[in-house]
Amino acid sequence: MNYSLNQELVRNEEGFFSSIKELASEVRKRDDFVVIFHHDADGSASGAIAIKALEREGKKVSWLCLKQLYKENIPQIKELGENYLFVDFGSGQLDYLVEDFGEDFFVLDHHQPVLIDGVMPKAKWQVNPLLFGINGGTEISGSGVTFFFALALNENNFDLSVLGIVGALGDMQDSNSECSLIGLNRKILNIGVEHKLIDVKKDLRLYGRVSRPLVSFLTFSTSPTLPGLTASEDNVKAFLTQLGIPLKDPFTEKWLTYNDLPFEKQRELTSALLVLLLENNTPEWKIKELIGEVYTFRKENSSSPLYDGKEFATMLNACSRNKHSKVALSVCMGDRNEGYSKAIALMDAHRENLRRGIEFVKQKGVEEKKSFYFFDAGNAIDESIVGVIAGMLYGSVIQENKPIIALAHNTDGSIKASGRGTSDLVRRGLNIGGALKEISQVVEGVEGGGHKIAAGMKIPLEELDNVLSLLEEKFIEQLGL
Ligand SMILES: [Mn+2]
Repeated sequence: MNYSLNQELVRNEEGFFSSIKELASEVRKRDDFVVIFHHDADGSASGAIAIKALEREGKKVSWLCLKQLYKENIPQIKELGENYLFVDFGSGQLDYLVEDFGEDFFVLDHHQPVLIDGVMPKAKWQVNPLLFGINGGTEISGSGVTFFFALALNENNFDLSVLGIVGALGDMQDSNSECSLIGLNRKILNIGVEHKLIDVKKDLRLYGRVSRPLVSFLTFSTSPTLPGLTASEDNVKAFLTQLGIPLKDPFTEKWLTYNDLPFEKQRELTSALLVLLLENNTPEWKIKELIGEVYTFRKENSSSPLYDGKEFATMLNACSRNKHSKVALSVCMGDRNEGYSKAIALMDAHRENLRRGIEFVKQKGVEEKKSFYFFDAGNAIDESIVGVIAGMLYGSVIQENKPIIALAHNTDGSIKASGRGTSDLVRRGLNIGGALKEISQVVEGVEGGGHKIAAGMKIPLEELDNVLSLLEEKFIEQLGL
């Protein structure tokens, strides 16, 4: 196939599925596989699907999880086995994969393929929805492609649909106006529903419905942020008490979750949240984020985070963020003992770090500059979460009128700056990633970039003041202040 730049492809689902079949029948002929997968939630789920499907065919399988697939990783990959299956990445690295492996490697991916002089390098065994006019950003993830591959290997692999959904949610493929999974993800969902593995319903979509005690459920809510409640535990307690919602079960003393509440109380809480958002003039599209489809897995314990698709994905991300991709994989592979406890512990630690970080910022206070809010956490907050914390301050500690820049000091003396904005600011012209990229091009030693709404950069200490004043200028320009 000749895939080139800006190509408008006619949607061809049939072609997509028949190329998966071809790839599967080639895989069937071989043995001794190395599955190489990306380290995020979608990647881990993809890896687990591939490993399980191959093992079920009686193949010998080893695996390697990577944060990014570089050319330097290839010797290590070659040592592990004879046949190579890349999942949730590979298309973007075709140039050096072809260079090293010739035709002899397999790719199941949904990212943009690399183009050399506008043309994609020829890869014999690559399946990517983008090559068939299917949107790989919104309607199928790496796990989804890998799931259809597993199904092509053996139709009894339908149980892996659960992981296909987890991966899609990990890649936030349900963030459309309906807040639901669409396209080929819907197909996967239907397979899971048919086999009584997955349930779908409309409900409050806030993260932690199933596993978080009510207080932290609301305190840590970020999509959307709840004015006055997010990052403010005392307000949350008062809010719930006012609604007559108990925080604990009176008999067992167990902290209650949203899922534990009787239906009427769930209703009351949902409408109280809607009223809160309306009273605070939250834009309608943002209010819509509050309610949407939720996906639960029947085979999981109903009080486990793995019961809810989004929480499952978040758990995997918490593992990989802490460099425990092995734990993430074992949970995907079905470990509900040691690996699972470790994953729970990582997630609890993450939440505790967020809670402490928020407390720290509240005590220290946030500075207000002309075009952004600012705090320097020193080494009190880890650089991997300082941006998340900055984003959580909207609606309680800071207003939504400016972006926020947060600093954390690395042990090597450099500084990590994380910027966060709101979708509303992006609509008004904010592009944090763009600003950081431009600054990194003019200031020596600065590396940075990212998305419009969230981005990060590394700054040498001696350039800090310079960078901050450049940021001031850029944001004034972008927001027309
Ligand atoms: Mn992915």
